[in-house]
Amino acid sequence: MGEIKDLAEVHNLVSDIFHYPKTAEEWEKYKLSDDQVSHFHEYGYVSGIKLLEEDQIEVLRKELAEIRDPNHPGHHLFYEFHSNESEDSNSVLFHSLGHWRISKAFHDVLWNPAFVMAAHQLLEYKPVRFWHDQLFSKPAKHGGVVAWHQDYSYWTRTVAMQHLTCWTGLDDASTENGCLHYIPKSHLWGLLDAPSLAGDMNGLMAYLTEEQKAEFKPVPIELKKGYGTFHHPLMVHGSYENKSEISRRAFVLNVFADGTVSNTDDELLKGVPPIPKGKQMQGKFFPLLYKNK
Ligand SMILES: O=C(O)CCC(=O)C(=O)O
Repeated sequence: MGEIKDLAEVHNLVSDIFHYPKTAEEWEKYKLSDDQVSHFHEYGYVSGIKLLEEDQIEVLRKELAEIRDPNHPGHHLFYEFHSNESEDSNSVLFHSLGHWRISKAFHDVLWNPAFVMAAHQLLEYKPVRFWHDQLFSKPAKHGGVVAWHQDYSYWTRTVAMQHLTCWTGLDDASTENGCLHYIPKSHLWGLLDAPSLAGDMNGLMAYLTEEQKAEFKPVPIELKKGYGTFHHPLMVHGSYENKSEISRRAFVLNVFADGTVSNTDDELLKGVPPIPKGKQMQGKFFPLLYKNK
């Protein structure tokens, strides 16, 4: 592989793995039902959304294997790269941010029509702007945990809170291989302190009231590969170890409604020029993914 282009320069599809709809009729088939949207608002999440076909999963898996190599020529474009972020020396959790700049397939999933349409609906029909991507990969047998947390507790450098997360599996995810778990309705608990993401699974417990502890009833989100789950920025979620024979690879897309502003003069993501406090999040690194038609 030679010199690599920074795909953040391109704000449309660069490969042929997705077809971008041209008509309102074509968009229609990607819409969530009213019941799915209501479920999201009531419980803080909606799961079981088909986002990828088999051939798209195969391309993403192949590109994931390539970009995991620290010698990949695009490596310097990652915002974060942790071959193993786990704080438990017996476990492995691969976690990265910024691969949309390096891999054509992980670039193009941002514009996946099934993703952007659902995000638009869940963000109260506002235009959808990209924040950042993440990869969470747990190997078979010794995959590490992702501790209970709320995404927005790591994102207060951007305001207002009008963010959304979409998690998609590249393997079937089950309780055996460390699928995501939610605490339904915890999006109504307000903002809690942020624990160490790949440290003690129960680090968050120190910040909960007795009432919240009593309501702490994790629900496993078991999903076939290619299916996704969307959650609210205050949803308490986490995932247990993978001791099974099957890996658990997944990618995450984080977006916010257009109009979100920077809350700091510091760098927002590593290597990204700062956006002054109070100024809109926009530009090369924060493309608009869907605007109202
Ligand atoms: O993949 C996981 O287990 C954790 C994902 C996560 O924390 C997220 O989607 O925000």
